[in-house]
Parts: sequence; structure tokens; C-alpha cells
Amino acid sequence: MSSNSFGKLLTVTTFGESHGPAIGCVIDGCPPGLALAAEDFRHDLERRATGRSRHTSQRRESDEVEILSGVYEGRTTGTPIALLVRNTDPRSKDYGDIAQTFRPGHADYTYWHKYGIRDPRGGGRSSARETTMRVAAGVVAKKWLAERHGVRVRGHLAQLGELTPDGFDWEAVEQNPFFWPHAAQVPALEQYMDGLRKSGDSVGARVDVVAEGVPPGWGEPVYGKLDGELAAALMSINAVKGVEIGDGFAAVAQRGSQHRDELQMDGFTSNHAGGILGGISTGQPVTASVAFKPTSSILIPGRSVNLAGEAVEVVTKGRHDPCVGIRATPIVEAMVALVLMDHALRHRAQCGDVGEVAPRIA
Ligand code: EPS
Repeated sequence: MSSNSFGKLLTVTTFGESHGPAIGCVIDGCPPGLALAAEDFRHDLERRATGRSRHTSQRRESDEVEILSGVYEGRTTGTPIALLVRNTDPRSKDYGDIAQTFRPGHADYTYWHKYGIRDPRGGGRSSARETTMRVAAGVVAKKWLAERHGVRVRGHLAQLGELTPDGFDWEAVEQNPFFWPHAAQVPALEQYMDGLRKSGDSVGARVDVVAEGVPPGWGEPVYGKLDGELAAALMSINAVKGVEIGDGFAAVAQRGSQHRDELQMDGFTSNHAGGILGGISTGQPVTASVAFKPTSSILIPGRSVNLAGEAVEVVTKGRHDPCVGIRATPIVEAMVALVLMDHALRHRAQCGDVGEVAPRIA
């Protein structure tokens, strides 16, 4: 299977299946000298992990990262950083029935047609388990971006099914299992999710992300646009069906006089562009919004066919997320951080001698 790698100067390759012995990644191109230890990965992997609230999959993985290479005496050496996470809690018997059929809305059918063989256990390579390694790689990018450029990437849930935030506070985001920015609504979200879980159904979600501190100049016209590569990276996350940069699709109904972000020496007057013009960062916050579809592994019976082409009814048992978007915030942050770090390195490689040019808007 090809296309398990992305990035140009910072490349990330992930490998592994949900019920195989381990999952892992190789991060190549990280500059030397970055302090890195196994403990650095704990916080973000914990934020993404299953089994941390009743509203996500109850599979219990320890998600302990082993650093296999690329770090000597606590610092990156510039050689490939290989990370490994062992799978400790697969329950493959849940997938006995699915091996003979295709879950409606799942990649079961397309993998079968592409490869003529598939590992049905836990969804194999198509499982959201793979996102563990994106988050692990993202930890390296977040750390490098923060230390070298003061860039901070953070996200939050911006919609859960029909529910949208009634208020906004970054402080609230890390204090509830939904990454929801308004604490007062959390009991309502819990009730909503409890009802959904009892009904055996699933629901979609939206995650918003912002990268602050990105300097002007990152991104490459024409085919390496920063927004284009962010969109591709975000669309590559399991279950993502839509990505907007800045105002995104709302721009369709806007006037030019409304959409443009006017320039003043003390700052742009607005940020409809999402911090990117011509595929290059403006120095404003880079903003994106990501739509996650409802999980396809649900208890509501659905029509499908089996390997013999006979009509069957599919019910997916097991430990599935009723809303995969709930724990997607760290994954979205990781993908944004990895794209930004790649572009920071690419900008340094080609334009490092240009330096800062005037006028520079605050
Ligand atoms: C997943 C199905 C569940 C989730 C898994 C993603 O796996 P299993 O059926 O083996 O319990 O637990 O998520 C993770 C293990 C993880 O770490 O994110 C799926 O079908 O995508």
C-alpha cells in the first residue's frame, strides 16, 4: 500500500493496523537539537485516547510511546525519529461477522475492491487507531514550532450534531472530554451523547483549529499552497468530509468589500482569509474548520451484501465511538502542526536569506 507518508522536508510515515502487534511512525527531517523524551508524548496521546470518558470507544490502550531512534541523550540528532506504540487491548472476535460483509458507510468495501484482501480486525489500516501516530508526530512539530517560532496550535469542538457553543473560553476546552469551549453546556452534551449511545446511532462533529504566531511567508505557490496542503492533511484524517480555511464556504455569499482583510500598520482589520493569501501565510492566525462524518460502525441495522453477493443486514457490535469527532481535536492540531513545520523548514531552505522585509504589519 503506498501513500503512507506525507510532507516534503519534514516527512512522516505511519504504519500498523488496529489489531496488529503495534503501530508506529518515522519522522524524517526534524532538525537536530530538539529536546525530546517519551514523556513529551503523554499529554496529547492521552487527550486523543479511547476509554477516557463514557462518550468514546471503551477500548483501553496505554498508548506508551517508545522512541526507537533519532534521539541521543535526550536530543534529536537529525536522523529519522522512529516511534512505536504497542497495541495491548484488541478484541478481534467482535469482527468475525464483519469479515464476511461490508459496513455501510465504511471503508470495508473500497479496501476490498482496491486490494482484494483486507484485515477486518478493528478496521485494520483504515482504523482511527492510526491517528495515534499522527498525534505522536504532531507532538514533535508542536514542540519545534513553539520553541523556534513561538507558534501555538490549538483546537476545540465547534459543533456536535446539531449543538453549537453558546459561549467561548479557551480555558474550558481542556476541562471537559468534548474539548467544548463553553463549560455551562457540558451537562447538555453529556445528556445528548447518553441518548445517542442508547439509540445505537452516531453523529458528526466539527472541529475548529487556530495556529497563532505563524510569521508571514510560509507556504509555496502554486502547487504547494499552505491552505492546499493543510486541506489535504486534514482531509486525510479518518472520517473527515469537509475542510474550510478562514471563512470557507461562507465566502460564497460575501462581497469583496466584506471579505477582504484591510491592512493597517497596527494589524489587519479582520481575518476572513484564515491567515493565508496566495497560499502564503499573512502573519495572522491560520484558521481552519473540519467536518467529521458520523461513525459508520453503529448498532442500527443497515442493508449490505456479503462476500457471496447475498443481501444481509449489518449490525456493528464492539467498542465504537458514537462520535469520532469528540476526540479528534488533538488529531486536527497535530496535522496542522506537521504541515506548518514542513513549511517552516521549506521557507528556511529557499528564502532563509530574505529576512524580514518592511512594512511588517503587527
Ligand atoms: C475504531 C474502532 C475501535 C476504536 C478504535 C477505532 O476499535 P476496536 O473495535 O478495536 O475497539 O477503539 O480506536 C482506537 C483503538 C484508537 O486508539 O483510536 C475504528 O473502527 O476506527
